[in-house]
Amino acid sequence: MTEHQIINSDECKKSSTDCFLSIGCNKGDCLKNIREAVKLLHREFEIINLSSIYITSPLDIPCTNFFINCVVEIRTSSTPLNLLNKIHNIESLMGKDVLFNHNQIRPIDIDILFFGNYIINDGKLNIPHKRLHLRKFVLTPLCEIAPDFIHPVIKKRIREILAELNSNEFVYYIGNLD
Ligand code: PH2
Ligand code: MG
Ligand code: MG
Repeated sequence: MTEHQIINSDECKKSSTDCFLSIGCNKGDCLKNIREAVKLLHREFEIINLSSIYITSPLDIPCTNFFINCVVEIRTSSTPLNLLNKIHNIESLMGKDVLFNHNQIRPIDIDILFFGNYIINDGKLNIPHKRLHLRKFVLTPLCEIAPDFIHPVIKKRIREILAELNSNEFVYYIGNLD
């Protein structure tokens, strides 16, 4: 796979791809919800790596609840669209209104950060995630498990993007999920 391929999401059907997902929660028992989300992801995908858990201040969102965030690396032979559908199923199962819950308090939010090195912008899917490089609550856990992963659009390592980010977000390490 070339590093800067721009493709239609249905075209990557071959073999398996390592993907990074961001998981967030700011409603209910967040640790329990994140555990449940990881369990449900594990039913569908091979889990390659899981970051520590962080408590984080809400960013770009009109609510005061703090979040619990982490990042997980999975391996899948799904297409990006299938992956998105599977993620939506898990979110729905966990009580999120997938269509109308944008930027509200939510029991779970699972976002695709990277799908290998693919660059996909086909309306429904924007990969890499459009704002991940601006979010300390994403970059901090991501940097734990993939510091040298190169953002296929920005073309910098995660550790460099994090080091250069000027953010006053509160991102506080709590520990492992278990
Ligand atoms: N998710 C958002 C917007 N803002 N802030 C934090 N700290 N954590 C999140 O997961 C988060 C957010 C949109 O999904
Ligand atoms: Mg989100
Ligand atoms: Mg989302």
